[in-house]
Amino acid sequence: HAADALRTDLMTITRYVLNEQSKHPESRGDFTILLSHIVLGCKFVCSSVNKAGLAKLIGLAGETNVQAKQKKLDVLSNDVFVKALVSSGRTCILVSEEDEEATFVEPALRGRYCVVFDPLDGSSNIDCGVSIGTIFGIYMVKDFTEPTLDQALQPGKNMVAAGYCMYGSSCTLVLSTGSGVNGFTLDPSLGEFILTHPDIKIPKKGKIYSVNEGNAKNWDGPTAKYVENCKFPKEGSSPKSLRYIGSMVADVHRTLLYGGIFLYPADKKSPSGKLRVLYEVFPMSFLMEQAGGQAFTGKERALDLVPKKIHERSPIFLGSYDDVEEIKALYAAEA
Ligand code: AHM
Ligand code: MG
Repeated sequence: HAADALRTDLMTITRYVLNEQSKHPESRGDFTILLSHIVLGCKFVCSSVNKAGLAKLIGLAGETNVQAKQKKLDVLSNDVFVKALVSSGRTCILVSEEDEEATFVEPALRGRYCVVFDPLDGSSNIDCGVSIGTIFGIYMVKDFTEPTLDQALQPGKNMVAAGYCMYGSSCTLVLSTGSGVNGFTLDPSLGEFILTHPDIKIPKKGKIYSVNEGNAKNWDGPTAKYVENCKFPKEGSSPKSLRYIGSMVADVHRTLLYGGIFLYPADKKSPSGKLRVLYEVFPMSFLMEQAGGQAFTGKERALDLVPKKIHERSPIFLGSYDDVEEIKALYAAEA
């Protein structure tokens, strides 16, 4: 009757986090409140993304405001997240991919957390209906009455939680608060995220590699060698399959569930790669490590990096433990 219990004893994301918090007697419920505001943002973006394809149709049937300019989905998502986070009363610094400068919350609404996020990542996939997502990471700030920018420039290993929400065939929220990784799926009829993927562990080795191979002519030696090995492995092992969506959340989600490696390496044109340290590289690296995988920059453990600027970029190789071990060996041999 285990299946029946799952269907009737619903573990919502709020219930899960409250359970986790009860293990820490010092906790004051602030994190639960913060997370419920993030969840609200995700639900809002999910519903907007689902309606996006219909915008033209609704516009035609609409009344006077047909000509009124629709806010772009990524700008709208950012507005929703910023407002939800500020109104939670639990944040003091916000760093968003959409905003050039960090936001310092007004004193009356300040709380202990700094949230770094990409409200809607995978912009090139929006207009064709392919999966996109929200990525977030959470730091605790020591003195939140006088927040300073360096509180947002901590290494990824200092994060207290990280996660992403994928707007795909269903809406999936993957979260780690530092003790493993759990996946929750939005039940639209209930409006609740229900635990569907408890204690996610990435396979130790995978059969898939995920990279934009169109950049190959500008790659460095170790990256080129690694991808060559994926396609023409030493005798005894079979080649890996290539899967690349170009939407980090979707590519990382598949890597987490099926195993393998996701890479956005440096190249001659972009020596720091493309992906942003604070709200792309760190949260995904945090989740990978929590699921038993690894994340490497080509030089060091990704979570050890100390960013100097809020929109800094870094090359990233993340995924199954053994697969990342291979690329680490290639960079070590080169050094
Ligand atoms: P964006 O912030 O403009 O959406 O770019 C980030 C996205 C990631 O989701 C994805 O991993 C990467 O860009 C894909 O880049 P490319 O198109 O160069 O392969
Ligand atoms: Mg992005």
